[in-house]
Amino acid sequence: MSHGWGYGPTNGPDKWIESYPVADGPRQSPINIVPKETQYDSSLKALKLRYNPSDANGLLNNGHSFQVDFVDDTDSSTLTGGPITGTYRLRQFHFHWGASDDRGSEHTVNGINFPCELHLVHWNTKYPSFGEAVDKPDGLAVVGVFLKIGAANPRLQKVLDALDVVTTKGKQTSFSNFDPKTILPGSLDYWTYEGSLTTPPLLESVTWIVLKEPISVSPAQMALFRKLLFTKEGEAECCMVNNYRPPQPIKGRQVRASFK
Ligand code: SG7
Ligand code: ZN
Repeated sequence: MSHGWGYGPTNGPDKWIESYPVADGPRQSPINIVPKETQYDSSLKALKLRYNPSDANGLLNNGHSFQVDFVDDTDSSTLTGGPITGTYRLRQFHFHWGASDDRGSEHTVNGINFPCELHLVHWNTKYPSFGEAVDKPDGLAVVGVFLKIGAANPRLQKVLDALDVVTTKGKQTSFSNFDPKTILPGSLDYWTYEGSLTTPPLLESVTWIVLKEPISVSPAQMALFRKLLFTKEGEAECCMVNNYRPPQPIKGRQVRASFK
């Protein structure tokens, strides 16, 4: 890869394997979810998401996406239940999106792409830190939420309003008093499978929890995502769009459903 990984023709998902051989591993993400081939599992518990709005701690353009970070030094914002054992702490959330509405999500359902996908990243507190958890098979749990075009979503607006000041790579802004539970759909029905980070280093450490019900976003709101740049201030501008990895081989994995 020429100059660090990205989403372009010379450094995009097809090239990642050159520097990250696990790109071809047994539990890579995302995947195409085929609902008819998933297995209802009555032993799956309800998801419990308890977030403390005062843990939100800044918003950053990391050059691949933008992320809202959370203070994670106590069990104040956690994921329990669902397919996981123990307690996972919220670390950050971020999005992936397309240049147009026909692409942008990482997971797909029956081959259908959504224009955007939200990821809430949590780490297993059986490890001492996010950094220690990130490469363990049970280290992370990411909740994925699809966005579909529809009515404007007022619950997203606070996040979108902050993007203005983080247009370029490396820019950060203060962001606090936000409960990500407010942007989740009404139903917490989910599919779950064992997978990986969807960006380098592609570590096979993620229990994926993909919600069945999408949330809505308006065309004007999607336009705000697409004004961000992959590039640093002063560089030739390159719009932050199509920052998704396409579906990877299922390799015999079973996707379980929490619902019939
Ligand atoms: C985004 O997706 C970033 C990454 C994240 C990556 O590019 O938000 O976060 C940082 C801190 O760079 O990587 C380790 C991690 O959370 C992959 O996350 S994902 O698998 O949920 N898409
Ligand atoms: Zn992600």
